[in-house]
Amino acid sequence: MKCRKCSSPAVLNMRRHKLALCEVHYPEWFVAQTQRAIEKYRMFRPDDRILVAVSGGKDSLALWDVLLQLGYRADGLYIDLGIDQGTDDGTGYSAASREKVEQFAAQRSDARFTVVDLKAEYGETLPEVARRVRRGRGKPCSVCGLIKRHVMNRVTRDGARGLRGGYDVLATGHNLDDEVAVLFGNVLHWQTGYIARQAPVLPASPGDGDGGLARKVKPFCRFYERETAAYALITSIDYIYDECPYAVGATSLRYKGILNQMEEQSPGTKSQFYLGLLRARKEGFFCKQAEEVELHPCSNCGQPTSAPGLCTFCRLWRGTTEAGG
Ligand code: Q46
Ligand code: ZN
Ligand code: ZN
Repeated sequence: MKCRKCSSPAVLNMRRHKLALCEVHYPEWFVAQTQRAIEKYRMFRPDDRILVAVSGGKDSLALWDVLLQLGYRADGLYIDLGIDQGTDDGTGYSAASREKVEQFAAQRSDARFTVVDLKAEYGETLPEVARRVRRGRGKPCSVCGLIKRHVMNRVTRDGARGLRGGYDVLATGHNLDDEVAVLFGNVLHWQTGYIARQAPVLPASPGDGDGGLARKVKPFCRFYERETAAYALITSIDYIYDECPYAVGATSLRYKGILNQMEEQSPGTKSQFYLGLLRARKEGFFCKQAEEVELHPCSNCGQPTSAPGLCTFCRLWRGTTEAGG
């Protein structure tokens, strides 16, 4: 297989685009496609301030790399969950992934980032909170998702140590495989509210600022996982290969396996499934949800919550420590 642009050996063949590219032209294409997605979905403007949620994995580090290359003002946020197992050398998943983020930033003069250390700021690591609360029994992923959403929203709105204040938008490295696995699960269970809200851009709501949810974007939502991995490998981004130890047996991984089998038999399936969702939305298939949940600011942290009084995040820490703002 030869590169369409220069006839050198191709490193990747993207069957759905009928496009094979070499190690020079593939990264160029990848960066240009990201910029196209940013413009197509009006994710942010050139002078917006962007916070990138980085986990130390290939997708989020590749996203940060591409945004910096494109000249965006993109800072990183790493959340240290204190997960102390999950690597062969015994370092622990959190320490190992944090190191990748620190290395990445050290190699680039324009990469500023902050670390929110759960134990230091809230008194417990993720495994500790998960053991203590009913919601975390079995698997800590639901508690983890709740914590990450809260912290990401807080730092996007208010900034954090080492950063310059609030941000216009939060960017995450979700790729097409991630999005399609979520969609598949939501369709299987007909979670219509979730399906209606799954999009490359989630606008800020309500009323931005205090008590609001930050704007969220997914610039990689049209890339297959193998494409983000190829970009990271070709451009020598050093990322953590280990999965979080709690990801083992996750339903989303099972769905990814099933979707990959379908893709194998019929290339383009995953992309069609996701783009079909976006088209359906554009055509007005999802009318506004009849009953919109009313949100109030949490009495402790000010973030939006549907319950009166404390939000679910602040309730997690009740009794252990004063939940930080
Ligand atoms: S980090 Fe957190 Fe994931 Fe680990 S504990 Fe589960 S949700 S698997 S993206
Ligand atoms: Zn080429
Ligand atoms: Zn709260």
